[in-house]
Amino acid sequence: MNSSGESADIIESPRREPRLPPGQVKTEKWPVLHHGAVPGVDLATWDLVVDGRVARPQRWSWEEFQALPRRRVHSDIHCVTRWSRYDNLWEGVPLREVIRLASVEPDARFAILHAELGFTTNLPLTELSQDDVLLADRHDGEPLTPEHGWPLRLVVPRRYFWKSAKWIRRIELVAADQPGFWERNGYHNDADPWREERFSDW
Ligand SMILES: Nc1nc2c(c(=O)[nH]1)N[C@H]1C(S)=C(S)[C@@H](COP(=O)(O)O)O[C@H]1N2
Ligand SMILES: [Mo]
Repeated sequence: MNSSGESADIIESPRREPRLPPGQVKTEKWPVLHHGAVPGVDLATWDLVVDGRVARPQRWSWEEFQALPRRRVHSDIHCVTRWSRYDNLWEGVPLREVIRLASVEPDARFAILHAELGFTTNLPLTELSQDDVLLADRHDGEPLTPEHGWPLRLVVPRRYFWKSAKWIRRIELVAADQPGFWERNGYHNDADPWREERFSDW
């Protein structure tokens, strides 16, 4: 296996009906959206950590991370700002594989995803264990660009795209849920596009 992914299997993210969730508009472009600056990242000092409620905390350098089992995922993007982009081909390491390597403790139910510059988001382990959830370093056959999350981003196809943390560095397993950055700032905790879970009620 190499980073061009020629031999990686393709996982189809399950198609929901209707394909375009309520209130969304299909776009061919790929907008860039985030809070704050695009972080400068040095691959020589970059690492990815899995810790919290795990029996075997993990840490991979960039080189070590590249040696983990790789897959490709074909999925649609649904952004809470109402654009959807179909047919994205992501390549990287399945999130459930890196969690498995850390041996999750029985009381772990959620993960806090930590990115560069303090960004966080939160998801239940049931969602993060789906086989279409990927730690992606390539999109449509090209390395991610810095503004789309290079060197590594999370991709969670069945939730609004703010859950797909760009520039991810740490996966913290926790027993009790904790709202992340956008979740504390008015967005819905669950973010299911087909239920239009855009904003929280409080
Ligand atoms: N680290 C980080 N990741 C982030 C964000 C952010 O502010 N910081 N914004 C989220 C939001 S709100 C969206 S819509 C998507 C946008 O991803 P894109 O710029 O690749 O389209 O990134 C998500 N991931
Ligand atoms: Mo967003």
